[in-house]
Amino acid sequence: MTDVIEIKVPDVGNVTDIDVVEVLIKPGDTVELEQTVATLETDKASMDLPSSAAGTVQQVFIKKGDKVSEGTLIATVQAGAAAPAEAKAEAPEPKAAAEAKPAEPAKVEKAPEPAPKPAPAALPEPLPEPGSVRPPHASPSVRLFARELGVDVTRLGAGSGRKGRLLKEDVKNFVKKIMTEGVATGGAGIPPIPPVDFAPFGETETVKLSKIKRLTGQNLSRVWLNLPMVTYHDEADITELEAFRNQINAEKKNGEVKITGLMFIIKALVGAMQQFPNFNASLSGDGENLILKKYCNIGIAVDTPNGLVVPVLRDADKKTINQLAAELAEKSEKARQGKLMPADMQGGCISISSLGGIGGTAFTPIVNAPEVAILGVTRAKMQPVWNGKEFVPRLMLPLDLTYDHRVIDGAEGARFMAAIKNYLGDIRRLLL
Ligand code: CAO
Repeated sequence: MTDVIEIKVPDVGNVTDIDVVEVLIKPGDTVELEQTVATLETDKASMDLPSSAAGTVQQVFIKKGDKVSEGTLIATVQAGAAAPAEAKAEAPEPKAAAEAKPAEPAKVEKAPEPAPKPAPAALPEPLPEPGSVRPPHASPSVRLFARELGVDVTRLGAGSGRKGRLLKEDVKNFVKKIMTEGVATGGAGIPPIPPVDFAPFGETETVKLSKIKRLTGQNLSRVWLNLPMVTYHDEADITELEAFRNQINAEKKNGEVKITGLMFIIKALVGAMQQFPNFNASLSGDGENLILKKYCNIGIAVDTPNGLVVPVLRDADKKTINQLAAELAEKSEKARQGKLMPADMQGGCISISSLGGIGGTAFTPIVNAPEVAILGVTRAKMQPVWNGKEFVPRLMLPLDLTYDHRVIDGAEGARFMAAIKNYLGDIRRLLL
């Protein structure tokens, strides 16, 4: 037998004509005991109306905008009625159904006991669907307050009110935390790493970070949290290129700047950017448009005693390899002496981070936003490569392309890398 129970507005003091601001159930829904079925609001407070029964909602008698008073019929619930198949499957703990009495002819009855007073306290929320985010319990006025401040209440977790209810104070504290911790929490509400007292483990020394390191750290954290980045790895065969480079360097007179492989990588990158203009672009601030650049400035990450800086080689498409080599030698020297001007580091379209002079087989560089990609380079090494008949020794250069996945698709990234490899494999192609 199943009982049909009426859910009514309980004793709310002497207040009448209370506004219904939200109705959270509809016929066919499964409700649990004390689950919020509606939110009421007077000019002084808002209150959540709890269900006085567990079961399936038969009828709902109120709607948003109605006015109710003590005793107003809100809904009827068929106690213990079988939940629809879908709802049953989704309910992580079908407790109400398990506790239900066996079915019997429906009859309308009064609620078994007076409904609890709707104190402004948190009541158990409906169980979330597996994998879903449990909506925080908050009154409409707190939700409105959060909305006005642009705060997504699902990011706040449990509140400090009774039974985890979110209070205005929780919203204010959340905003305050983000404002004071800024990039340290990524502005995403990520809790900071707690400080640790290392003294019990041994002697330590505290050294102040250089200004460059601090600024770079902030920038990298910002990019890490804002950009969905993918890094794609490949290798370019630079055997012939290296032979050509050695020949050119051997012809150079004393005092002339030698050419490293990086200069050819810059040129290959420029060629690929001309072929794939989406790589020479930035997303607009609102994320709605792609700003395509008609100039081609390449940033080069330079390691200095004070930290990482990225001088920019302007109009790399219009400069010869010798000019690029001379300019990079001058700028990296200035960088290491801390003499770069802000203008030397502005206007980059894409960056290269080359660790090839040090070593490595692969790494995942971080995009220098608002650029949309960065090319990482590690140490070239001789490898046996199968040419279809035999293994032959080839000089292979590892390349790592990190891109902003909002702008670049995986296939486009792979084609861009293939273009770079193609140019490095036969540099004459850049003349075409
Ligand atoms: N494979 C093999 N050898 C390489 C190589 C590679 N990929 N890249 C450079 N080399 C060799 C060079 O040919 C040179 O050899 P020689 O001394 O025999 O001529 C030597 O390594 C040193 O090169 P270099 O590093 O001085 O010159 P470069 O043009 O390759 O790089 C610069 C210039 C400024 C990029 C580099 O000095 C530098 O600062 N690199 C560090 C960048 C960095 O810190 N990146 C990490 C940032 S985090 O994302």
